[in-house]
Amino acid sequence: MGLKMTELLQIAAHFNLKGEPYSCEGFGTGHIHETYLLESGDKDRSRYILQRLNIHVFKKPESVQDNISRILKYLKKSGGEDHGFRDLEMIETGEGKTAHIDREGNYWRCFHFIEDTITLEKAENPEQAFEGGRSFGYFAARLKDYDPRRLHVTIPDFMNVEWRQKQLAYAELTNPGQRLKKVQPELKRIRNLSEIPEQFIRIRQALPDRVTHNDTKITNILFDEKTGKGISVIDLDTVMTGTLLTDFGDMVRTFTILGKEDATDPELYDCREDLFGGLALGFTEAVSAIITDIEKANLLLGAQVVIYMQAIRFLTDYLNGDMYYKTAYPEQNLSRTLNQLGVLGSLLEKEKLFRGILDRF
Ligand code: GN1
Ligand code: MG
Repeated sequence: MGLKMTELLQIAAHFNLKGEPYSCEGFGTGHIHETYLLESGDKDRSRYILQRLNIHVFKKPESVQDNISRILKYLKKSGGEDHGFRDLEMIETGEGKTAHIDREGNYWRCFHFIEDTITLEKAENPEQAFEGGRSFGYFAARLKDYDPRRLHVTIPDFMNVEWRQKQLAYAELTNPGQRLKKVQPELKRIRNLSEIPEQFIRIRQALPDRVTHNDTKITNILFDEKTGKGISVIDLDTVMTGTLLTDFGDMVRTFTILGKEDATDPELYDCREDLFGGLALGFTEAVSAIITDIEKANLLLGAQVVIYMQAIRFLTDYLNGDMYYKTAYPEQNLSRTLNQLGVLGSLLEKEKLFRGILDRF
C-alpha cells in the first residue's frame, strides 16, 4: 500500500470530517482501489471510508465521481429509507469538491462509513442470498426512471463480451507475460463455450438499456449487523448503462458458491440450488414491477455470459502478467480463471434445475 499513516491523515484532513482524523488503516477486499477505514473526532468518534482511486482502471476519475454524485442525489429522493435502505453519502473536500487530488495527481475520495453493518465474503444461507438479490434488485428498481444516457461511460465496453474476447485474442497474440503455453487447456475450454456469447450478442439489442450497477458481487452489499437484512449497495464506480441480465449474472457468480474467487476445489465452485433459490426469489420480487418478459426469460443466459467474461478477464490478465487485478500470489489469476470455468460448468450442468426455480417466480 505504501503510504504511512501520517501521510494518509494529511490527505484525510482535506475532507469535511467531524473532528481531527487520528487513524487510517487498510480496509476491505476490493481488487481495484486502495481502501482505508478512517476515524476522526474525540469522544464522538466518526468513521469514514477513504479511497485512492485506481486511475489506470478509471481513466476519467471526474466522470466516476460525477456519476456517483448524480446517482446518490437521485436515490435520496426515491424513498429508499422507507424500505430500510441507507445509501452512501459522499464527504466533500473543504473546497466543496467530491475528490482531493494530491501532489502526485492521485485522486482521493471519502464516504461516510455506514455503521452497524457487515459485509459477507460468501452467502452462507438462502436468506442472505435472498437479501443480496433483493438489495441489488431494488437498486435497479429505484433507478428505473433515470435515463442511463445521462451517465458517463466510466469504463468503455465494460460488459461488451466481443471486446473482452478481442482483449484475450490480443493477449494471446502478444503474450506479454510469457505464459501462453501454460494456458492452452483453459483457452480450449473457453473456445468450446462460444455459444454463450453468441447467444447473448443475438438478444442484446432486444434488451432494454437500464441504469445498472455492473459489479453486483456479494461484497458490494452492506448487511444490517443485527437483522441480517441487506441495507446498502456500495461500490458505485461502474454504475452506467447496462442490462438487468448481467447484474443478476454477477450475483449468481458470487452468491451461489461456497468458495472464494480463486478456489479450485470443485466442491467450492459448485452452484448450490438452495442459494440460487434464495437469490432468485429476492431479486425477482424486487424487480417484479420493472422486469420485461425477454429479460426474465434470459436471466440464466446473463449469468452464463458474466461468468464467461470473468473467466476471460482473469485469463487475459494472467497472460498480460497481472496488470489489472491485485494479486496476492503469482498464479492467482490462473486460479481465478479455473474457478470461473468451474462455476460456469456447474451452472451449465444445473441449467434445467435453475430454470425450473426461476419459472416459479
Ligand atoms: C473488480 O472493484 P472490485 O474488486 O469489486 C472488477 C469487477 C470484477 C471483480 C471480480 C472496475 O471489482 O468488474 O467483476 O473485480 N471491477 C473493475 O472480483 O474492473
Ligand atoms: Mg468494483
